[in-house]
Amino acid sequence: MQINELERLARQIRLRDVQAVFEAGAGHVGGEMSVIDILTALYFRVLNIDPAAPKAPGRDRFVLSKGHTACALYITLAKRGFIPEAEISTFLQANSRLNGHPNCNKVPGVETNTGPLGHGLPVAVGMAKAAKLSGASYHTYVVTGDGEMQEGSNWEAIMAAAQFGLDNLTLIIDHNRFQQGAALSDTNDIAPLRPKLEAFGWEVSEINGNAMAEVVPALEHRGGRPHCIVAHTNKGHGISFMQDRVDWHHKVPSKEQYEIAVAELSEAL
Ligand SMILES: Cc1ncc(C[n+]2csc(CCOP(=O)(O)OP(=O)(O)O)c2C)c(N)n1
Ligand SMILES: [Mg+2]
Repeated sequence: MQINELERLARQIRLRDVQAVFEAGAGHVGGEMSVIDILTALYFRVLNIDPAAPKAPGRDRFVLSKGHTACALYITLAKRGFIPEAEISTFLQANSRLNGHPNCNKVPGVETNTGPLGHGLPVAVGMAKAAKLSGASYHTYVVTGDGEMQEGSNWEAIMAAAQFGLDNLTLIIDHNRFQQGAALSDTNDIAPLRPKLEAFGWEVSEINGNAMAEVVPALEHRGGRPHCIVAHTNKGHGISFMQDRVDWHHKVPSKEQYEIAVAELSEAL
């Protein structure tokens, strides 16, 4: 897909996401809006995957470590053909496969269970190391939240990836400057991220993670070391009253707010 088609699709995914959160009465809409451009670029341009063969051994691996934004992943998987689009309306309902955090035993296309922050990157390092050991050519991508990068397990994984020479691993940090209930800068301020990753032996790119023309080339980049993309994003991106407002981590829009959000997102379609 071309950049303008990806941009349009990302807006459609945002719209479906805010609808799903409104209908379910729960979700993590702020962190979903920030990560949707990255998910769209991965699934519709970058990842070597086949919805008809979700377990094909040679497929690229993608881990959504910030598993609380599962709804955005489900919608992306549905648009890509891994699950029926109609199933999105079951999000968070009793007996639905679409739980609040992604489950790889239920949902085709989900590589590993996530939700407890700080685990996706260590698992992704294992996937990339496994490719090296077996001679497989797949690439592994993992998205973490910026608040999530406060978890010490991530930094162990970052050291291991450099030691193993995992040039087949890309970490994207969704740097939306907010975590749950507070700004990163008011809690454990781990910014700036670039010098830390570089000191740990990684190659680092810094981009606007809500600008498709910057997201795609960064994801397609290949170098000789593990690659980290520090993706500067906006929590609540695309919806004026949500953007950069800490309470929209997991607040649910009222009917009036929902209508404003739908109008704003539809305008750009
Ligand atoms: C180990 C762990 N501790 C706490 C939580 C609860 N929790 C869910 S989301 C979140 C904030 C995450 O912030 P960030 O990583 O910046 O994600 P984003 O801003 O992209 O939503 C927290 C603390 C969790 N899921 N796992
Ligand atoms: Mg964050």
